[in-house]
Amino acid sequence: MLGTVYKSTGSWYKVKLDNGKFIDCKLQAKFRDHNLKSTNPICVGDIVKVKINIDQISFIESITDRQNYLIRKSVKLSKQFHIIASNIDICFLIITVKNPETSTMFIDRFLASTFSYNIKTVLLFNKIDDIKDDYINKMDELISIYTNAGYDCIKISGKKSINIDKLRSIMLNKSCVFSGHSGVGKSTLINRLDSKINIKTLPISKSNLSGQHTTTFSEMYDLEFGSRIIDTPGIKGFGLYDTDKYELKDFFKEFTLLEACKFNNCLHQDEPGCMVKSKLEMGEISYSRYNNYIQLLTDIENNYRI
Ligand SMILES: Nc1nc2c(ncn2[C@@H]2O[C@H](COP(=O)(O)OP(=O)(O)OP(=O)(O)O)[C@@H](O)[C@H]2O)c(=O)[nH]1
Ligand SMILES: [Mg+2]
Ligand SMILES: [Zn+2]
Repeated sequence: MLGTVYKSTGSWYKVKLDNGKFIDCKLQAKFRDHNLKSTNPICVGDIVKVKINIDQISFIESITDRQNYLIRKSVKLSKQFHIIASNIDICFLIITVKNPETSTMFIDRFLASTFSYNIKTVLLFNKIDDIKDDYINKMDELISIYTNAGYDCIKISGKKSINIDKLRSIMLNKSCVFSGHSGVGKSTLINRLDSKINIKTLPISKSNLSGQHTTTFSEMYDLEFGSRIIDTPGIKGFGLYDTDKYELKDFFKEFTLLEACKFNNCLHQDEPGCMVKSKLEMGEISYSRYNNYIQLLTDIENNYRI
């Protein structure tokens, strides 16, 4: 019988069968994944074929081709990748400018990855109830950068229920995922979206002003207004999957929307007739995005793992 993976702990998988029932399964010993260098062969969102054994352990036999997936590697760690979620209609990146702070490099790596895998991504600026003055300016600056780059940005507060209805309307009838640093309020937001859900949340650590990695496994929830959301553990860094230096420029959304540069292998560094450089000088492409692109490009050229 077919079903969808709602939770994975690495050894056990919680699957919602097509008849609506939940079942705990293990992975069949001879299971083969898709040859990705990933640490997990099955992730939340996967559609799998299950062999049901009444009164015994049921097994996942095979996986249906993924429509898309969110994959990352921990920036500092080896060559291993982790698939966060699959079969996603919309990915929401939750950003806070303070407690914890989200950097533009983190955002740009994340967006490069989701753009390359063709996953629509919306930026949610959370905890707007908790910021003033300089932090508001900082948030507005980020919103202007990412709106210019072609991304929808919404200011929200999970705690004070600001713009929650707007968020619900975007999520309606879709499979969604929340991602972002630990402590940005992913689980709080899900609790707010559906009052029947009560995911554990914890305050930001006072000593380092970052989250406490409260959510430890990804899990999907059916929301009563008609949407599915995957809550994910907070991530510190976002490493890009096997990226070639000539591919990177195609992962920056606004670069791909311009007229072609003079040279078709233009890396937007100092080549003549470069449209990205000319739009940068005209103020239509932000320095923040461009500088992060150049930084990533340099890292690839120096053979650093990005
Ligand atoms: N002021 C304010 N605090 C919030 C808001 N949303 C969440 N928080 C607080 O931020 C802290 C972390 O929230 P969580 O929902 O646990 O964060 P998370 O992103 O799920 O974190 P991990 O599970 O560790 O990845 C909690 O103390 C929340 O009450 C908000 O909109 N405003
Ligand atoms: Mg959480
Ligand atoms: Zn160029």
